[in-house]
Amino acid sequence: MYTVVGAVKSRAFRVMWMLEELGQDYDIIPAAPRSDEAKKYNPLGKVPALIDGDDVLTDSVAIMQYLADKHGALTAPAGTVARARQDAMLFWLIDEFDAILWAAAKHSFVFPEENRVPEIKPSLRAEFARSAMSLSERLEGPYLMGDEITVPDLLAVHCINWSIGAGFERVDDTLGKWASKMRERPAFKAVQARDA
Ligand SMILES: N[C@@H](CCC(=O)N[C@@H](CS)C(=O)NCC(=O)O)C(=O)O
Repeated sequence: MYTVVGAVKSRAFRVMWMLEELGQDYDIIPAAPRSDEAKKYNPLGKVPALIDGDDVLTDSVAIMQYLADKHGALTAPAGTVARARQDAMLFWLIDEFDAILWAAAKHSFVFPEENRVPEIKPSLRAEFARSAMSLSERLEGPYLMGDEITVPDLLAVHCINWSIGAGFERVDDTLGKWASKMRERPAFKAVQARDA
């Protein structure tokens, strides 16, 4: 049994979605970012963390990949060319999706007010739109890496949802329809139903 530290409405969603896809049970400690509770599991106060037995793991993408590797699903095996390509997609999404959304969040509510530069937000929105178009053009199969769902699919859809919540411009139809279909997955809906 796993325990996810972090609420559904945070990057912890990604970890829960992966656990659902893998058919694994989990508890949730819905610790808020930077709370004393979150700091018990990650001194930086960041969520999510995953408690796996005596171990506490941090960073949503590292955790998703760890779970995929451990349970042998939603990933190409380590040491294969397919895995190198999957990782390249994953790291591209971290750079061009997650980091942009995170920068927008920092300048909206994360940083202390005196450090926020709201003027940067139109530029971040434009950059995200370019990245989303580029992902849309790369989308050839039912999933980002082809016929099989892998870790980058979960990250991409979570970021697209985040972009909607942050009031970013809608992604183009191809990517939008793909993301809607991914949101129909029972594993995705099961996380939404957790309401923690
Ligand atoms: N790269 C990390 C980022 C984690 C992160 O920044 N989480 C946010 C909540 S979604 C947080 O805890 N922010 C508090 C802070 O950065 O101080 C991950 O993917 O887990």
